[in-house]
This record gives sequence, structure tokens and C-alpha cells, in this order.
Amino acid sequence: LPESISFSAKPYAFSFPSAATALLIIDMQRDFLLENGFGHIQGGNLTNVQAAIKPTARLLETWRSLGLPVVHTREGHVPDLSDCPSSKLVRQAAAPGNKQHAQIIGDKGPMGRLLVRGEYGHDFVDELQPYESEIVVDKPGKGAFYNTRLMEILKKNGITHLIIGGVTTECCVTTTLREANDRGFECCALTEITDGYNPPYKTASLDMVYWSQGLFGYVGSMDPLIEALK
Ligand code: TIU
Repeated sequence: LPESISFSAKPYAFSFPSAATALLIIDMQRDFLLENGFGHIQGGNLTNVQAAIKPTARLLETWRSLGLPVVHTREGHVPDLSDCPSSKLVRQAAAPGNKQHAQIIGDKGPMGRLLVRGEYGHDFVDELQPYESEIVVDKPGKGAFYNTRLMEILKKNGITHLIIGGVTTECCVTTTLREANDRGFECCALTEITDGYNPPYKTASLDMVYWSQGLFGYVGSMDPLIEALK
């Protein structure tokens, strides 16, 4: 691979050092992607997030074939929920008569306790299971830097640039991208490998990333990246 790779993106081409760039895949977990998971129970429409699985698997295949680093994150909590931010727990508490919150974090769903580490629903979908050699970061918040070792892991691996995908665009993906930008990482989200529960929110979230000469970073497309990696 050339030392520096560039592909078309907004607001302008994204150039990244091949030796210092990780593919960061946010929360492609059964709890966010499958029926009766946490996201679905919260009222999320699964059509678009499910459509992001295949392209993500395709990019992952290319990325892996080049031996480039991959980081997967998983949102969830220890079984006693002591690592769950109280605001998150409170706002997702069951209100009487509120069907959307009939089940909350830690309750038992058909795929196990919702968003609890070690449960079937908390794990990655079959298509996107990590390799042994890849980094998995368990995170209690929306942003992947909050109360995790992600910063330390990226620094230790010499990573300066991130290609970002995952779910949901409006929630954990752009929260993490903004956190990464504040910490000095150059970030490019890819439209095909990220999606959310509400199409206008995806559009707005990604527009805000590259608006104003790249306020938080870049937004690109997968095919030009794959082409640039050939
Ligand atoms: N609720 C929602 O859209 N998402 C999350 O809570 N987590 C992630 O985005 N991963």
C-alpha cells in the first residue's frame, strides 16, 4: 500500500496514512440491529440499520485483506448496571402506560438482558463478528471514549486517522466522531456503513460533520475508498 491514500469525500478529499488509520465500527450489535433487541423495543425502525450490515462486511473484508487495524465497539453494561450513567437509566425507565419504554436496560428480552455484557443480544451480529486479532472496546456511553481505554489503545497503536461506520448515525456514531475530533483524530464517516433509526436524523448528523469546511471531519462513500485501496 502507498504511504498515503486519498479518496473523494466532503468537504474535500480525505487523505490518510495507511499505517496509522483504523476502521472503527460502532455498536453493530444484535441489540441495535435485530428484532426484539434494545433498539427495536425503543421504537427504532430496523430497515436501514440492517441494510448497513452487508456493506460493512464488504469493507471489513477489504480492510482485513490489507492487514489494517480494526476496532469494534459494543455498548452495554456490567450485570449490576453500576456502570450505567444514571441519566441514561432514568430516561429509559419504564413509565406507566408508555409502551415504548415497556422494557429498559437490564430487563430480560428474547435475546437476553438488554444491553448487558455477556448476553446474546449485546454481542455483534453474526456477519460482523471480530477476529481474535482485532480490538473490541466495551463502552457504557454513547461516545466510545467515555469511560473506556479507547484513547490509550489508539495512541499505543499509533492511530491518527479513523474511518468510521456503525449504528446509529444520530447517536453513538457521531457522538464518537465528535469525541475523536476533539482528541485530534482525523475522522471520515462512510455513508454506506452507517445508518440509524430515522432517515432525516442520519442526513442531518452527517451534514453537520462536514459542514463549515469540515466542522467535525469528513463524510465519504465506500466505493471510492475501496477503489483507492486497490
Ligand atoms: N438509541 C440509539 O439510537 N442508539 C443507541 O442507544 N446506541 C447506539 O447508537 N449505538
